[in-house]
Amino acid sequence: MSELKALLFDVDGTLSDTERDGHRVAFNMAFREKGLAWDWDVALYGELLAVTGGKERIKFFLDKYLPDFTQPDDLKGFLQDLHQTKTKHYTELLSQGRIGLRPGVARLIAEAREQGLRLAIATTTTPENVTALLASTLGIESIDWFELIAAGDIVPAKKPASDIYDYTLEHMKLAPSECVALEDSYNGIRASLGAKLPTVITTNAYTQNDDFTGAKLVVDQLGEPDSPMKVIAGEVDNGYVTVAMLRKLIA
Ligand code: XBP
Ligand code: MG
Repeated sequence: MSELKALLFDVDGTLSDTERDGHRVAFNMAFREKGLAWDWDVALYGELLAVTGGKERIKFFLDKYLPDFTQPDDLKGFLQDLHQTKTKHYTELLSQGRIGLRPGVARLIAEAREQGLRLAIATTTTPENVTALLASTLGIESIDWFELIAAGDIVPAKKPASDIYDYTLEHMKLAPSECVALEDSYNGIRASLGAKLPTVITTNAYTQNDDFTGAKLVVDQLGEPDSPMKVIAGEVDNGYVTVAMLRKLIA
């Protein structure tokens, strides 16, 4: 039997519903700022989410949807510059308090801290996006609650590769069986299961039809005492995810 020691959180879609009204909007603002007549609507963005990482997503968009666009000689530099502009707009949106945490996230993090669990972030997004989200939702001090913020380009391959979780486990000297990963998407669970991590999924509008085979629990949100979650797969005896429930799931 394994003892639960740490919670490893994905960010986009898990801590917060950032994609539709955050990242997507920021990409479009960056396109406008750079004089590019591109606009990613909600449906198209859902298709583009197949590829993780902002720079990688723009490249995928060019290859698949704009085959006639003459790609600049310095494509890497072009993507980097455009993506930096997107990050600037995204962090500005966050600082305006436009994006909150999903139900149950603050409660579960508080409970985990009270019970002495270790916390980490494992995400494909850019590090400054993570700190901006934590600061604008839980307060600047919350950045230090996370022993490790593993994010962005620090590993060779982004999710669905397991690299970011392998990196996190190695850095924290933890066995996968001592952790629970919290994810929201197909690419996310491919990464967490690839690292042999017990995984709990909270679905969202973009991911509700994804295949979550192998998850310990699939719910529509972490839930709160006064607004229970909907259980999609798995067996639990409470209307909201607690540390005790996670301990049981991995036992
Ligand atoms: C989600 C992603 C990210 C963001 C964009 O990451 O796929 O690519 O949409 O972030 P996760 P950047 O669910 O692992 O948090 O533009 O900063 O790359
Ligand atoms: Mg995610």
